[in-house]
Amino acid sequence: MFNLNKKHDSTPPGKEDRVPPGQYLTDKLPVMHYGNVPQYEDVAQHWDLRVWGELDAPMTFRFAEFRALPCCEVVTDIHCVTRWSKLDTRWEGVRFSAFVAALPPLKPSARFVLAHCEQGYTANVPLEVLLQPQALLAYKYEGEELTPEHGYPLRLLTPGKYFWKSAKWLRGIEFLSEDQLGFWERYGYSNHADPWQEERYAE
Ligand SMILES: Nc1nc2c(c(=O)[nH]1)N[C@H]1C(S)=C(S)[C@@H](COP(=O)(O)O)O[C@H]1N2
Ligand SMILES: [Mo]
Repeated sequence: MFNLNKKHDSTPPGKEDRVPPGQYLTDKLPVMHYGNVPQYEDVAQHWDLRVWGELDAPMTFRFAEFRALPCCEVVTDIHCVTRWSKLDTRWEGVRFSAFVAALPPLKPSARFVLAHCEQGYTANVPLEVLLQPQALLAYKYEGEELTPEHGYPLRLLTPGKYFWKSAKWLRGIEFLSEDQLGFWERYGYSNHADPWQEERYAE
């Protein structure tokens, strides 16, 4: 994927048990992605979020419609597979479970989610993971609107997984009955991607 050719910060006392094996802590939020940073001139005109697949009817949110959904804050630790971790990152957005509540009913067959992003990036996550309270459709980081590099206007925040499953520049949510591998998962990264089990690569 990438290599941050950087000196490893030392872990502050008491935080060791929050750093998964093989990870080191960083203070900054590194920018990490494949491809270019999308630039939106006017999100009201040029951005929407499409929802389709295993639900009663597809649905599309314009920017203002999405922002009218109930907002909440999540504080979470993030772990990139390139080995940097950052503790206590603070995000605001729409809880994924609240988002699902605003949709036409999901079919009982809906068990997986494929996040679709600008430029064809995808990330797959089991629905049950995204129904956890820490799963967010995030538009603010540390109290500020997301910057273009970090996913403006909307990114996914997937709890308990390596950070590649937190897809930036989100444009679509597809509900699936069968799992479908995302971008890095197809490249040989682990589908389960639990940092505590060091599930970096597919077996
Ligand atoms: N659309 C998109 N989302 C993406 C990526 C990407 O390449 N494209 N990279 C992932 C990876 S590997 C990481 S570590 C995080 C980095 O998020 P950040 O740049 O906000 O720190 O975004 C994830 N989401
Ligand atoms: Mo990453």
